[in-house]
Order: sequence, then structure tokens, then C-alpha cells
Amino acid sequence: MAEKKTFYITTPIYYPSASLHIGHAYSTVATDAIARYHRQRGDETFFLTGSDEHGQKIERKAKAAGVTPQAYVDHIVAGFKDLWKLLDISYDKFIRTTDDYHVKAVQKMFKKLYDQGDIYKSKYTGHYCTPCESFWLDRQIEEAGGVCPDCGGPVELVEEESYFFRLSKYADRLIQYIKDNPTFIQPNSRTNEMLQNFLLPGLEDLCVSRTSFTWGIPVDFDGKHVVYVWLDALSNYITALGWGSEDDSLYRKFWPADVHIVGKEIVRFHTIIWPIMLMALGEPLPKQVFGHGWLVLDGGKMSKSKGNVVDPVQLCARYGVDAIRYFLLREVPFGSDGTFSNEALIARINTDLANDLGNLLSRTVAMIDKYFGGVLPAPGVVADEDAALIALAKELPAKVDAQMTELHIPDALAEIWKLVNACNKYIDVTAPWSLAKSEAGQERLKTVLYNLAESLRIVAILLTPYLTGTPAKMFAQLGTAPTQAAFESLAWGGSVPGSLVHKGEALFPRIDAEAELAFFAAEADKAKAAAVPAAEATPAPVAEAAPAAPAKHGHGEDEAPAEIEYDDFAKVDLRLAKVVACEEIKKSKKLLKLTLEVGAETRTVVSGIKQWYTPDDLVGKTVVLVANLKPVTLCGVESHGMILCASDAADENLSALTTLAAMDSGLKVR
Ligand code: ME8
Repeated sequence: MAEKKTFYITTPIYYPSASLHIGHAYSTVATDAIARYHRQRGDETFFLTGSDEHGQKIERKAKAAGVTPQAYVDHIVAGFKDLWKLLDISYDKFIRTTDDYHVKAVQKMFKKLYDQGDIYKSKYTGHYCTPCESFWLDRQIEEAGGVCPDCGGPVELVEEESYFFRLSKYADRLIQYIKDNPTFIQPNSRTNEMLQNFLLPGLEDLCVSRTSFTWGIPVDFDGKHVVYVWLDALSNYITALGWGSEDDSLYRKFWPADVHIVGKEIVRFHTIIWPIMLMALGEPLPKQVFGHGWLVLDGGKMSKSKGNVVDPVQLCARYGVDAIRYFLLREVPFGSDGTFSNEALIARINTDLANDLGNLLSRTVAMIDKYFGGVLPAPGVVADEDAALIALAKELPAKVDAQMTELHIPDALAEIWKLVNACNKYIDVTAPWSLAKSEAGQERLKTVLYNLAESLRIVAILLTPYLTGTPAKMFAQLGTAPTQAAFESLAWGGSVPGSLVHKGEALFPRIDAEAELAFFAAEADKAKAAAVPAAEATPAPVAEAAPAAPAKHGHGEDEAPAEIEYDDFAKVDLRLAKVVACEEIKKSKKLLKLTLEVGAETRTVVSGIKQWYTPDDLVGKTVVLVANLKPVTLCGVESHGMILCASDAADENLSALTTLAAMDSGLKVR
């Protein structure tokens, strides 16, 4: 007998620094749908998720909450598991990086790399972004305009004894591997990004231990050091399978992973550090890393202070799990950024689910009930319009497969909806209610209703990986026996005439969009009013230490800034400034050098806005300058101040601030 194909898929392991939000649900629901899709096709599937519990960020959060890091994460991780249960996430294993077997395996890995000379001790002087848990070189910080290139937040200067991992030794091998395996990094555009931005400019050895805090896996042969959290976290994909333990049978069965699903901001770690770790260990590389886009909010990033955090638990309670799963899987091309809005969610539920699918099922069942006493008729007279519908249903499984092979999840659903919509048109064209009026129409009516029920059975089978409750409800109403509901019975003609249909509740009740949006607006107002400025908030006890977190990117903005006195504001010297000259800083991708007239004075300011403005766009414009900022040197140019800009969560749109009327430079802004 041929051996079963195995399929190993993973989500990122999330930080238990706060409870999860709709962005995390997005990754996990997508991974779940892919895992379910493979299981349905008979692949022996292993789906891993978990929590990334160590590091400076968690240590600080726990301290602020006045509890131990372990107590802090235990509480939040319990919330992760509750959320995955609610969303019907079918993971096979949940790994916690504080699990004993993981800790031991990471220590073993670190020692092996040290013993073979790939890890060595030295001194690190550079920058660290704690929210991203990332090290950055001077060059990278300078290019980003003095902030973390990933999240745009402030970085800390770190100077400590550290162990280093010889990334540089493996860089050429990795570049070759990426070139030889064009589907390793997906979508394709991300391959280029990794090569151009990180690999081709040259890799520096990576700092892989810390001594300035203790919440991490201790380096067992040098107790002052804890393992860098990303080395610890990435290893989870193999330690979860027993790598480095006495029983590594799962590892031998499932590794290499078929695909790591990750958000686009952590593709870098998964396609540079992780493959090099594996190369150094002499282990095979994962077959693919898929970097999906970000879910952002209309009106910007989710934030407690704006009162616009999207909590998946609340949404599921309001609309049901399948409505939320459908929206997450259908709305945004997998790989691109997309917007979450209540309007879009309600439109998807009302149009695709309530109207297209729900009504189709209820009309079909109601007609079988009314015209044939609830007994599914055998097909009778055939007509031209049947052929196209049947052909579509027969071709559908292959079309879904073609989309899913590329992980085009929304397109797979769109293919299924083509059959749903073809059925709705088929009802309009065949007009069963007219056929029912005459004796002559009876035989034709039987065919029409059989074809509709049969199409719906096929739709329900194909929907099984995506929606976890709806297919069973559809089978119950259609009277489909379990054997006919199985994937193996997907071929056209599986519905058995004589089965009894059962009228049931609407699959997805229609939502009163206007009332619903008014409700959300009121909730947002309430949340805004309740938002507590961060400085005033007392540390939360553990039971409350897991606030809904924002969709990320741009860390720190999720907390309301502390209230300040006017005197604090007045410390910032804001002035109008006229751009009299502007040039690109050639060796930087992000920086422009602006010469500003500020009253009688002339100033040089370096600004990281090259991506949005050319020098010509700016010359002659009036901008707002923070005039009393300490000078910094960026890419060799001394910058005396900063110009103010507004930008959206994904930094796709950015605009420098100016005045409504023409005003003289040098004037104070207050
Ligand atoms: O980065 N849109 O954990 P994390 C889409 N522990 N996806 C989003 C999202 C959004 N707005 N916000 C978060 C870490 N995500 C590390 C990972 S893996 C070895 C270690 C999803 O809690 C997305 O998958 O910050 C992103 O990559 C992940 O959550 C980041 O979760």
C-alpha cells in the first residue's frame, strides 16, 4: 500500500504579552483552513501552534503587572487556548517555549552550535528594539531615521558580553538555496525583498544571548546568559516534534515542514536566521515560508485609546464563528494587506452567507418540502440549462485544488461561490414555481430540485475545511447521510433520491446593517471614554493583565499616551519652516536632507520620508519643525530637528504637516 502523504504546517508562536486580537486570529484561522484542507484529502497532517513566552518584553510586562513572568504568561496563554477553541482551531499540538522538553532541546542545540564553532563569545554594542525583540546595526537604524526599521519605535543602546552566531558563514549557501528554490519564500515578491534588503548587502553575525535580564532559557554552560528569544522561538518548529529528545519519531515523520505561515514582518527571521540555524545543525530546511499581509483598520491601527480594538471573541459572540472565519478567509487576498471594517464584515455576512448561500439552501429545502413532501426526487427530464451547472459542479474540486496549492484561500472560496451563484441563477432561469403549476412540469421540476440539492451537497463538502459548523447544518437540512457527506463521495450524483430533507433555521440570519453600525459606533464611544491614560493606570493584577491588544505594527501606540500639563507640551519648540532646498542622501533608502528657512535662521534636517516624497515635492513648502530636538547624525549628516508627518498604520500613506493659510517661517506652532 502506498504510504500516506504527510503535511506539517505551523503558525507563528505568539507572544503572551497581551491577549490576542483579530490579526492573530487571521493567521491562525488561515493555517487551520489549510490544515483541514489537507486532512480532508487524506494527508497525515500535523498542525502546530503555541506561545513564545520568553524575552525582555514579557519580563517587563510582568514586572509592571507586579507578578512573576511565569504567572503572567500562564494566564494569557490560557486565553490563547480559549480563543482557539472558540474559533475551532484544529491544532495537533500547542507548544509553550517554557515547556521543559523545549528548554532542554534549545540548550542542547545551543551547545552543539557552540561546540562546532558556529557560536562564539564576544561583545555586542548596538541597538535593540524590545517590542520586536530585534537587534539592529548602526547602519540600519540610521537608514530608518533613528528608529526601529520594523515598528518605527525607539531602540535602546545595548552593550554587553554576548554569544554570536556565525550567520555570515552560511550567507552564500542560503542565497544559493533561495535562488535554487523559487517557492521557498512566498509570495514571490517577498523573495526579492529578503535578497535585496538583507542577504545581498551582507549578513553580520547575530547576537544570540543576553545578560541584562533573566527571563529566558539559560545557556547551560554559561549561566549568566539567556538564549536570544528568536533563537529560542524558531526552534519550536522542531522541538515540538521531539528534535533533540529521546523520542524524535514525530520529527522523523513530519520534518521538514511543508509550510510555516507567518505575518510579513517576521519573514526575515524565518527565511534568514531559521534556515541558517538548520543548515548549521545539518537538518533539512522547511519547504516553504509564506508571509501573509496585515489586517489593518479603516481609520488606522487598532488602539484601545481610540476605542477601536477588534476582539474576535466579541465578534464570534455576535455573528457566530463561521461568519468570522469566512470573513477572515475570504476578504483579503492571502499575502496582501487588507482592511478590517465592520461595514465589510456585515456586507460579507449579508451578501455571501445570508443571501447567496443561506437563501439558496432554505429555498431548495422549502421547495422539496412543498412540492415533494420533503422527499428528494430522482432527476427526471433533462434540459439544456442543466449541463452548465453540472459541468461547473464537476470541475469545482479541481479548481479549488488549483487555488489551494498556491494558498490562494480567498480564491478557493470564490470558486465555491461561483457554484452557489450559478445555482441561484439556475433557479431564476428554471422557475421551479412555474414548473410546479402543471402536470407536464413535474418531471422537469424533479431534475431542477435534485440538481440544486446535489450542488449544495458538493458545496458543503468543499466548504468543510473553511467553515466548521455550517456544512453539518447543510447536510442535516439536505438529509445527506454521513457516507454521502464524506469527501470520497464528492463526485456528482451522490445525493440519494428518497432522502428526507428537514427545514431548519436560517444558516446566517440577515443583519440590520444600519442598526449594527450604530451599535458599533456607540461601543467605540464608550471604549474611548473608558480608556485610561497609561501613566495613571496602576499595574494590573494577573486576572486583568490580558487586555485586548491592538493589531500590531507601530508598537506602543496601543496604550493611551499619558495626560500631560500644558507646560510639558510647551517644552516642545514647534516652528513653521520653509523648505528651501532638498536632496536625497544617496547611501540611504529612506533619508532626505532638507535645508529649512526658520525665520532668519537656516537649518539642516534629515528626514526618513524618501519613500513618499521627491525633493521637488518639498521645495517651497512650509512644514512643521520640532526645533529644539537634540541634534543627531544620520548617514553622516547632522540633523537639527525633525519635521512632523501623519501616517497610517501600515505607513502606506504619509503626509508632512503644513498650514491651511500661507504663513511666515519661524512662527511658533502652539
Ligand atoms: O512575532 N494582521 O509574535 P506576535 C495580520 N513571537 N496578522 C497579524 C496582525 C495583523 N494586524 N497582528 C499580528 C511574534 N498578526 C513572535 C513569533 S514565531 C517563531 C515567533 C500575526 O505575538 C502575524 O502572523 O507579535 C504575525 O506575524 C504574528 O501575529 C505576530 O505575533
